[in-house]
Amino acid sequence: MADPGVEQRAALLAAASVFPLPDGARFSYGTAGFRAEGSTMAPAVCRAGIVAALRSLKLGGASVGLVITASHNPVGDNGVKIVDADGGMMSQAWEPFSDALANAPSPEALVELVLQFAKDEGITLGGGPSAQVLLARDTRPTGEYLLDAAVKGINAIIGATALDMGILTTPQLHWMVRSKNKSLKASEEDYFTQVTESFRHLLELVPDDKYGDELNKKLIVDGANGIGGLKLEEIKTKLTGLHIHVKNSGKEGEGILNESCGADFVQKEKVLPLGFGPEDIDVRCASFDGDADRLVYFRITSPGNTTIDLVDGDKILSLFVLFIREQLDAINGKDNQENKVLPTRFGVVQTAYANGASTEFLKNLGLEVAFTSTGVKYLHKKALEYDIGIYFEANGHGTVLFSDEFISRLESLTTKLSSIATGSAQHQAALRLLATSQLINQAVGDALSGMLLVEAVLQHKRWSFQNWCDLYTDLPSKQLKVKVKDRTSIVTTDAERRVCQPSGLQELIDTEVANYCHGRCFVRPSGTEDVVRVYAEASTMEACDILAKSVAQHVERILG
Ligand code: 16G
Ligand code: MG
Repeated sequence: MADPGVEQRAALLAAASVFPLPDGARFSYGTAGFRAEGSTMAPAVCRAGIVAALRSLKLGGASVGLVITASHNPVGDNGVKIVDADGGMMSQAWEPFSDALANAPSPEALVELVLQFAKDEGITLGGGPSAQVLLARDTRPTGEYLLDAAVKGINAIIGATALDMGILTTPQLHWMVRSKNKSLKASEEDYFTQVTESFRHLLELVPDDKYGDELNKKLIVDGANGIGGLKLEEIKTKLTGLHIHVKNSGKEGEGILNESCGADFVQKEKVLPLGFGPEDIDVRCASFDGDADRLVYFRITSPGNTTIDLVDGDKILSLFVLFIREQLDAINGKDNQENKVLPTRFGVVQTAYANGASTEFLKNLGLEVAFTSTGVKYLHKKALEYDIGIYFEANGHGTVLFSDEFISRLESLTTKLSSIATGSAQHQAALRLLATSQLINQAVGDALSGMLLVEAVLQHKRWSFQNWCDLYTDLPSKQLKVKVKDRTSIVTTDAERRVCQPSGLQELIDTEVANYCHGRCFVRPSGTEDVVRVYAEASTMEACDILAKSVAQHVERILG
């Protein structure tokens, strides 16, 4: 029999030789995977396939995921990220190796890196447990070609299997990986069933004893001409209690992926997306990004005006917080601080980009608000520390996490209440929390299931879009980007809210901020682009503009 070491070397050499790294190419795993112009991505994707297979081996053969998408970025871009066995982002401890592998200058160097890493990590190559990688891609034209590169990378690890799950939203793949490793139903059909059934269940639990107007059931969704729109078209007829019209649905000929549409465009530009117009005035609208892991809402107010009323991730989070708090209060009794039936550590996680008005709103509710650096991997990790942890970025990426231990306590309580107090307010509230944990994606932020939770909560509260907007008024904000020689020379602390290097810059920012009422400003190196970002907030738009501009000038002058 051939020496497994020799066979393994040969397989790696062969795969790496198919997709050599072009001279001068440099990849960085960044905040959420490798990303570049789609046609240049094959070497990085193939190598990510190798990393994913190794990761599965490391985890004793548990399934891991690999998703090919460049999210909200232009259609010509593409990207790849690895989903860990728990359905979350790949462990950060593996990022340096992923970077090194993606940039290995030759097939031989790549083989040496893999062998050394396997040795360091105690991974048995060439005959240990079998590895499994679930693959998905979005609708980008380079997706199929890159899928092939990923499969070749996965197959270069002997004993690894690549399972193509098809064209999916990013959160669907995260969900599948998590479900599979928990031995739960994990097909796309199962995802749709879980989402539609738990949504139906939440609507059945809407109290009928409240006065107020019936909520408008009409919802228009901007699908960013991506995969989220297509999936929503597939399931919308199964969503009773809601009339969904999908625009920019991703169907042939409707428009270009993410071009002047989608959650990123709507949130950043604060204007209506392509395909929307006067006919949509005053209707509740939602917007997904290109791989459907971001969600924002908006409303068009007047025909001649392209600006919109925006409901961003912070306000979605606030709505969820109110709903969950209401259920917890119903279960525990509002005033009974001791001997709670269901003691719950309930926490909220935001980033520096969260609008100051939202943070104040949450703190005024008496909630614990934690801050992390930008990027889902940081927020998600923090939210896992709570029984119920909610995180959202202002850009619309977020979810509500329920700990396993909390869910089992909630299940026992529900069983108990169903025999002694069936139909009571307490029982209904417990059932609502359980249905919420089923509906909202436990692996990652998910525009589709997040949107259904928003809809269920609005119906529950009998709230109009205006009621939701009125929760608090966003402080005007402004974002700028500055091109500098080396963005990594900016080092931040305090969840990116303060700069510690270069010295003196934070003092300059503080001096500028002190000139404005409700002024707040921070700078941070982007994790996805070669720029430094500047964010400013103040009580007027004019003040924001000036504050952002003057801080950007300091950055330019110091880092040039
Ligand atoms: C990525 C992150 C997003 C973050 C953004 C920041 C994930 C899945 N996505 O898109 O959460 O807000 O990067 O980009 O983590 P920046 O570092 O370029 O500002
Ligand atoms: Mg996305």
